[in-house]
Amino acid sequence: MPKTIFQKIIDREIPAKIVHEDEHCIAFHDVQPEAPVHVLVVPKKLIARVGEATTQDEATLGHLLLTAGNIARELNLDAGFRLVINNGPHGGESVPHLHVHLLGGRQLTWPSG
Ligand code: DGP
Repeated sequence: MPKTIFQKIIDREIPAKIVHEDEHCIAFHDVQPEAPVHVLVVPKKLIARVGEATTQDEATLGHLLLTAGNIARELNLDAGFRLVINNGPHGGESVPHLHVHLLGGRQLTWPSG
């Protein structure tokens, strides 16, 4: 199976503005930001989408959320932020490598489109 674009970022084959990396995940600025802060938090383990995660991924999924919260604090998103996971065609997923969008820095509206 060909590498996903996010795997290429993890492997340093293509550049990204990385804001965090640890044993289990990497986080970098989205190339098409939808808000002043738009960071993607990506597990190093290839899980295609949350709908295909298993109980074996429980710790990884929790780690992604805790990391996103830590990054939000580091980026001073004190007024609030939003975490989004798109899943499958109707969810708007375009990269088949699980990622949490961290959006902030402006008033976000709800419901999303
Ligand atoms: P989604 O639609 O939920 O699968 O989100 C994929 C996001 O990935 C989208 O907001 C744009 C971003 N993206 C796609 N290719 C690249 C890339 O090469 N670098 C970076 N930093 N972000 C990318």
